[in-house]
Amino acid sequence: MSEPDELSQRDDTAFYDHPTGGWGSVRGMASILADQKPTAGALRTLARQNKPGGHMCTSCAWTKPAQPHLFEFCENGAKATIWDLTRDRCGPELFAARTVAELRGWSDHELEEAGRLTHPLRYDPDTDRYVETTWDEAFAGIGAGLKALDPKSTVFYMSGKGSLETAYLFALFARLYGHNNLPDSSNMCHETTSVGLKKVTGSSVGTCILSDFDHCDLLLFFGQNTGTNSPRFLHTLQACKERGCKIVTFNPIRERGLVEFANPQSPVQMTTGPTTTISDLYLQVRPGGDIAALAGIIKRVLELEAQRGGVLDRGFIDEHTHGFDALATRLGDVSWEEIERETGLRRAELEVVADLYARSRNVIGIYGMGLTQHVHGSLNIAMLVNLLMLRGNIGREGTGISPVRGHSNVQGQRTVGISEKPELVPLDRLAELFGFEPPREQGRTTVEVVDGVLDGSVRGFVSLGGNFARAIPDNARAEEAWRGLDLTVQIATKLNRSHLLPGKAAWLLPCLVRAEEDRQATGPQAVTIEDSLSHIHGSLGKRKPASPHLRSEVAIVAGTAKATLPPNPKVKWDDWTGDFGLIRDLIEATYPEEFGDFNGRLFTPGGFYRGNAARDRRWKTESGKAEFTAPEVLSALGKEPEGEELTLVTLRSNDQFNTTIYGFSDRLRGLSGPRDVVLINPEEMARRGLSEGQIVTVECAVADGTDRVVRGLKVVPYDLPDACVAAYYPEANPLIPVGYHDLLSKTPAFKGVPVRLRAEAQS
Ligand SMILES: Nc1nc2c(c(=O)[nH]1)N[C@H]1C(S)=C(S)[C@@H](COP(=O)(O)OP(=O)(O)OC[C@H]3O[C@@H](n4cnc5c(=O)[nH]c(N)nc54)[C@H](O)[C@@H]3O)O[C@H]1N2
Ligand SMILES: Nc1nc2c(c(=O)[nH]1)N[C@H]1C(S)=C(S)[C@@H](COP(=O)(O)OP(=O)(O)OC[C@H]3O[C@@H](n4cnc5c(=O)[nH]c(N)nc54)[C@H](O)[C@@H]3O)O[C@H]1N2
Ligand SMILES: [Mo]
Repeated sequence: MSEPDELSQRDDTAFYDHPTGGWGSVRGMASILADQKPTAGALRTLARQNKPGGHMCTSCAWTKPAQPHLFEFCENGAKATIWDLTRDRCGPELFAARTVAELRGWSDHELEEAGRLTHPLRYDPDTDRYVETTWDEAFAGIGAGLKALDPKSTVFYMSGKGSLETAYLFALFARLYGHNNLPDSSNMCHETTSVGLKKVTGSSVGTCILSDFDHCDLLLFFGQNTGTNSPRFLHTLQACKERGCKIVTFNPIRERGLVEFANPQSPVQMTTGPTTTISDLYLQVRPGGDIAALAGIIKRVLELEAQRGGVLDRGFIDEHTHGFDALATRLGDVSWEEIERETGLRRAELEVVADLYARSRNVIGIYGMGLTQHVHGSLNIAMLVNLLMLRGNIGREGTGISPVRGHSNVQGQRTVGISEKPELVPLDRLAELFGFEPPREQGRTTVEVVDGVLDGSVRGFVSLGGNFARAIPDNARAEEAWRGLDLTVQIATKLNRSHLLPGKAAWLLPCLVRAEEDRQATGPQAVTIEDSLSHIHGSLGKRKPASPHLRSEVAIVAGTAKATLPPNPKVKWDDWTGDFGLIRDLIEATYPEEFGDFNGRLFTPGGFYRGNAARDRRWKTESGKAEFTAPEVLSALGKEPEGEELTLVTLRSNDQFNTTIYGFSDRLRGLSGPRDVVLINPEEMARRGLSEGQIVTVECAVADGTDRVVRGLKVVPYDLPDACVAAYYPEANPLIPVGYHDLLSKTPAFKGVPVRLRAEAQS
């Protein structure tokens, strides 16, 4: 099999040729320490991160093992905590000195760098300023605002960091008030999983648990950037490699973390090496080319079966699945020319993967945004499931499908009721527990919220964390429209652009972070989160809050709900705020199968598993079987680039967490400096007469009557496949049409938008 260094690697482009982790990650941490000046206490807090009895990191959703490392955090987890525990404060004085219009001129980095929000604030439209208010005034004002609106015209958005306790109350509040408009950041992220994976396996989350990684022989990695986005997962991958497990990666970019890793917590690797080679084979698939790549691999596996038999797991296919013949027939019609064209890969490369797959007993498929954020994202996932099912690689130890979730509790929020899809929520149970008739109609997804803000049908927006107005597709087009809303409420830790687009009445409410102590009537409170492998962990913050005026998210949701809703003897906002154990009892009563003895299992080392039917080979699909899918198309793109067009991929740097921009170093890609760049390979540059450092305008090539442009991007040569370009998120979001999304789940197609580049006149 090919070694990574045999595969094409350009030497004429920026490329970070040091292993992920290693001294670079130590330097990455050092620079944020210097910037944020954390106290000694903040550093002690880091040592408790992700340990039973400590707090759970608010960065990624990767699982927290039962036997944690001495420091169970990574460069980016440390950055997230230190960013939260900064000494800088963004208090009323800052707002007194500046109008909201002035603050809109600040960059994402500057806004958050101002520090932690300290006081509840009300927007004063006469002076265009945020002014200090009291919690009582805020709750009364918001309650009055919500009562004056039709509940169905309001939206309660939740980003993925809030606890299970907060999420449960927020969703209950929405339904008692009268709507299911409960999108969360998952709508821009793994909704493709929630809908697409559920369609074929009956389960909306991955089937793997951590111990599966002790028994797998082959990992197939699609479009997930582990080194940056879930670095602690590298420890697991390193252990897999040391056991002799093979790893094959499909990614248009040679992401360092998937190439090589030096464990920053291993003194031997840090001083003398050797580093661990992560990917045995790294295939730089074209963006949107994964359906075709998987079609090629499956085609070859079927050929091997025809040649020598014994390759397919016939028992599994017969007993557990539906649709195999249709898939085989369809792929019989697909030509290798077509596959090579769509993937940009060679037939021989895909055949190597198929041969390896056919030889491996236990295979795990892993994926991230490279599969989910496409117009045919659900089909991407269905194709990966197709491949895994051929050899019964689901629901058996050491096998499975493992989407790597984003925000630390984004999966859990969905588990406990944050969903615009009422069929996913036990509404009858809620009706019984709280004596009311929950709304039954479909709520709005994120893209439907953007549509509603644009057409004026959304009138009120309550945001529990996140930076919605900045993270969405078509963000520039929606900016003006936010100002027309009747009511906006933002519950946040740090200032961001969404807060600077206030509605006619607007409130900005500061909350605790997870590492801070949450003291209520019965004493300090723990909260819980669910990780990417469906394990539930308790989290106890111990740091002194950044300001005495902060409240916890639970208290803010409860306070707002109490001021909005009529009294109901079964709904006890004050008691619940006083003792979060009571909220966990409600979660257990609502979801008894998953959350039995919830309070008793709160601090189980490694978390407790909430179970997964597909893992047990129980398929909660329409047919009662796992579904093979015959692909109707071979490209995941909604529109193939034509003529001069290129496919735009939007990227996260190693120095950001979504719209939180820590700094300007994309160390693992060998890039640093301003983020206004467009990456393109040198041959494409030459074909288009572009030169390094030239300034271009990027235009969206989806023809829907709206012009979308981003100006002033600098051309940077980079190792990418032909016919595509890459730019950073959120700077590139104005280019992504809100209507351009996964067909089934409506997840925006952030990884495959057709664009054109235009040289700007030199000044
Ligand atoms: N430090 C840090 N950690 C984070 C985040 C962060 O911003 N910073 N964000 C969090 C969140 S909310 C999420 S959802 C996750 C996101 O984590 P990921 O799922 O890793 O998401 P991205 O970084 O957007 O892109 C993933 C990869 O997909 C590749 N890719 C793009 N298009 C294609 C394609 O068509 N096919 C294939 N095979 N690959 C493709 C890109 O090159 C990139 O390496 O990370 C979470 N963790
Ligand atoms: N082009 C493009 N767009 C994308 C993506 C992409 O890959 N490409 N990815 C999408 C994805 S995967 C996601 S998940 C979304 C992210 O969308 P969001 O989740 O809405 O955005 P974040 O940037 O994570 O939100 C950051 C803000 O959250 C607040 N915050 C931080 N911690 C806390 C806390 O503990 N409590 C509260 N209440 N607030 C807190 C802070 O004020 C901070 O400014 O963006 C999506 N947009
Ligand atoms: Mo995400």
